[in-house]
Amino acid sequence: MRSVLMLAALLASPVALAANCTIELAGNDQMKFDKTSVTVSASCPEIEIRLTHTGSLAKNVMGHNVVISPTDVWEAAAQEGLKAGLDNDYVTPGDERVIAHTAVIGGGETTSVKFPGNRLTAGTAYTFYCSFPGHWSLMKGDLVVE
Ligand code: CU1
Repeated sequence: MRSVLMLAALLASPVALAANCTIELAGNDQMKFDKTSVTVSASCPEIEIRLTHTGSLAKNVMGHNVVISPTDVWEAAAQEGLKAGLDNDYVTPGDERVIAHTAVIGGGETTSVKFPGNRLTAGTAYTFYCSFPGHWSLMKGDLVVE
């Protein structure tokens, strides 16, 4: 009886039902991500960003990464990240406005990175974007945190 109740409690928990802990995106040679919105759960112990570059152009020409910042500061972080250059994946080292970011990759490559879910706060607006020069006007979307 007790185990049945525990099972019922587990099934009723929204975390057990629908915790998405992966941000999966693909970028292409047309400077586009395949999604404009991704939803994850702040209750995830770890959140993984997985990026695939489905194009064929080299990373110094059409490189893509995924950077996550709060929506109110992402443009400033992206602007400053330009100066950091490709060696730093166009992210200012130690930038507190950057929650997490992948490496810059070129066509045919994949990359991933993990970060603790508690770095995100449910209800706060976040933006994911590619910080490669000139890309973020097209390559960005909403990261919704539940
Ligand atoms: Cu890009």
